[in-house]
Amino acid sequence: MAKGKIVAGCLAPHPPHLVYAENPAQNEPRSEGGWESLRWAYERLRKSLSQIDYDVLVVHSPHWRTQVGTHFLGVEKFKSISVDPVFPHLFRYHYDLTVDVELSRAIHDKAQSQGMTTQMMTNPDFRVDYGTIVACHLTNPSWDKPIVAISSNGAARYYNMDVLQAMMFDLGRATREAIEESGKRAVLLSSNSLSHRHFVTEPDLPEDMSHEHINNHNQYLWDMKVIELLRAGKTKEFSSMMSDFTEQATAETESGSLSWLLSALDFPDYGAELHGYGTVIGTGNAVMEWRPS
Ligand code: 2X7
Ligand code: FE2
Repeated sequence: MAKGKIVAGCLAPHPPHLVYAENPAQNEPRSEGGWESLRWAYERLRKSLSQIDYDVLVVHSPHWRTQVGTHFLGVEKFKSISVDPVFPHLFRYHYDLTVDVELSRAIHDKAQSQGMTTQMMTNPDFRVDYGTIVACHLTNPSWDKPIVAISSNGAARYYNMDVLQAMMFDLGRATREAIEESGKRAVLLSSNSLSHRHFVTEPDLPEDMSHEHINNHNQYLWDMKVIELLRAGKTKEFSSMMSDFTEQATAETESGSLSWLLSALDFPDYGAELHGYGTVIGTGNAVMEWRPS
């Protein structure tokens, strides 16, 4: 069997607004558009990924939060409706997805054999979180590939970001090793925003873009700093700043998704492609792609 490979790693943020703005058949609310800079960024990501052959999307999501270890979807089919708890008027999405349980279990087993606390989620009625669904929908709207979905752990709050990041570095390495042993070609998604301080009110028309801008200048400067480091291949340097960035920009990296991705990619020293940057209710979001050679 040929060795498996991570063929791309992506920063794939999940504001449900981006799905709402596209009016796909699966989502009940209708919109007049909006957030085009980010939706065009995802369009560029999809075009780029259409040039490579891959078997599976592996996604790490901030909105499937587990407090004890890391959990993995362990049922082949999930079909239900996902409603965003904060934005039920924007996101009521009917999903029908397939899980690559074999790879999910392989990553789980690899992580467990290396001392990590892990669990397979085998409840067929489990409600898949919107962080997983939005990132997967925007990356592959046809849903013609199976997914592996990985929970995020709450250790950044319970201990601190450095503790969580150390755990995510281990999980990233285990993910890479299991993929290599599987013979599969995987695309990895870190489903998170960068700066994450958001407004607490929205305009009457949510897609009225005359109201959309970054929450504050500090957040913007941090986002630009992070993007600059990632485009320059300085992922180790960025990792050493992760705690400060996460705290000072209230960043969604608090979930560990991006630490997991960078470790799975073995800390790239080549630059990431920036497909685009934009804000959603004041949060900073970048769509980026790494292509291991
Ligand atoms: O979960 C989110 C997010 N991360 C960013 C912006 C808006 C809504 O939901
Ligand atoms: Fe989020």
